[in-house]
Amino acid sequence: MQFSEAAVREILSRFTLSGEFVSFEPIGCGHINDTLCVTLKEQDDDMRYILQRINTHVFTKPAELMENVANVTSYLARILRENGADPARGTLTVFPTKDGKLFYRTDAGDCWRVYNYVENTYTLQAIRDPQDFQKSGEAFGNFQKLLADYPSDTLYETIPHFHDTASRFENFKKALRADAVGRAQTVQPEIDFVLQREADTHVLVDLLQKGELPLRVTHNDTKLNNILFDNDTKEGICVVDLDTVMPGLSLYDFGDSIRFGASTAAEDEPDLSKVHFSMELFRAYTRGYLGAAGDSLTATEIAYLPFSAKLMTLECGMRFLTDYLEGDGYFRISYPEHNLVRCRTQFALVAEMEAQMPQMQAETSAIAASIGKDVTE
Ligand code: GN1
Ligand code: MG
Repeated sequence: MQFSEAAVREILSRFTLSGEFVSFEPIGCGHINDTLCVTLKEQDDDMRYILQRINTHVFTKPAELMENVANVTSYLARILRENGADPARGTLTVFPTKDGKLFYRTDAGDCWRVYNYVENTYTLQAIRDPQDFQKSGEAFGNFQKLLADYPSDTLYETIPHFHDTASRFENFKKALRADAVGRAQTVQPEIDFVLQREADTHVLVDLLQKGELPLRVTHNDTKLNNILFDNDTKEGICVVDLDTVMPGLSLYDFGDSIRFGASTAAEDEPDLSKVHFSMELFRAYTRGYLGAAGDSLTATEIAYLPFSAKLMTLECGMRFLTDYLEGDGYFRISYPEHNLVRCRTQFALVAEMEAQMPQMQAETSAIAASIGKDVTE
């Protein structure tokens, strides 16, 4: 999406920002929102901000969403301050509009928000070495821990049933029956792959319903590129993309991180011979995550970590396939087969995880035991 300088200036003028406009550029690789980095001159300093257009087809209640984000970020800032950390680097800060709103709605109905830009940080689109992934596990583990006492019933459910894999499966079947753009016949192997795994889609939601897994405040979109790493310390210091922070299972967060980060290739790598699940990366993340959040997790949560990695990967692949069957209205695509290519990488990873599940379980138990957690208790 292209935005003109005049449009960007007009939107910025609605926010409580001082300083002269210098420039803007698109940043980020999200599939949903549009993200710009803007530079303003304040006295003699160039200050950068994030200006983001919320996708209101996906997030249909932007006011509720922004209330969640503002509440969670101010809560995080308070806890970080209490822990002696710097909230300006440890969490995003929402900059309100001049009339005190958390976002600005244009006459055309577009919704824009402003965050601080956390300087001296970098993001990773792929894991270069396991150490980075361990740090990413620590960052999401810490995030989980920081929000452990946040009252989850005060959060809106920004997208209901977001990681309810059973309901995602129903959506998939609906898309398949409708076959709106006539693609079903071209993707029979992928369709069969999903249909054969229906039972898996119920496992976590059933455990939640039976009260065997606790509902927590979770991030729900724990991709590697949603962590800002400090240029100097190389630590994961700030978790971003808080649109889907809502009540959920810790397993959704763990599983989604493995889905994206423990792959040897990009989510949309067309050459499947390059796409593999890396046990080494799985181990590194599990170490980092359990090291940071392990204390607060139950034995059942830990026992299902390996399964959750497979399930979140299956769910995401199924969502890409559903979007492909529906004509690509949800995820941003760069070419017609993009969602299908994404779906195939996910299913390749699922197949490898299934083959290596016993080892994933053994690795997880060993790491849990090393921090004094027994998953068989
Ligand atoms: C979307 O836009 P982005 O990349 O942060 C999606 C996630 C998917 C992800 C797949 C709100 O996240 O659920 O896992 O793409 N976000 C939403 O890459 O649907
Ligand atoms: Mg996201």
